[in-house]
Amino acid sequence: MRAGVILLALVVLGISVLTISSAQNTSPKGTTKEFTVIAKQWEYEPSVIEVNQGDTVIIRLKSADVSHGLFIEGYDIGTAIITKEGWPRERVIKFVADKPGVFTYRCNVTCGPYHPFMTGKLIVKPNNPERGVSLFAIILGIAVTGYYIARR
Ligand SMILES: [Cu+2]
Repeated sequence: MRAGVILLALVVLGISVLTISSAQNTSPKGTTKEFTVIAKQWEYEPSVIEVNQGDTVIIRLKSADVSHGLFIEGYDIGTAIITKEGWPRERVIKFVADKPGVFTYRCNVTCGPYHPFMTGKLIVKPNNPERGVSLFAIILGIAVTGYYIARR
């Protein structure tokens, strides 16, 4: 009987530990997410970029027509493609998406009448839900174990 209770407690603790470690594996310190963004009058392709908080984001900016830029508000990072002879056809920005939320990226090189409307969205999903799940597993594991030890 007592052996059964201890075994049950160990199983619950084991499940808790597995839940914690698997939650950490899905978002260790973030992975690297790479995107090629094509700028053209007056939009971006893709116009939505989605990453997880902690990811390293690499954006390769190219232009399909005239000079364009890409500036991410909130992260205050950007670059531009200037379509002149001898200038690079591709520019790269790299940063760690450490702030969760929805951030607008916009063109920062005047590129025609609809330039002010040339925007896209960077979505940085928070890691907190996973941490919440593992915390819940720890508390549940301790509570169940404590309950059975107290009843012994
Ligand atoms: Cu523009």
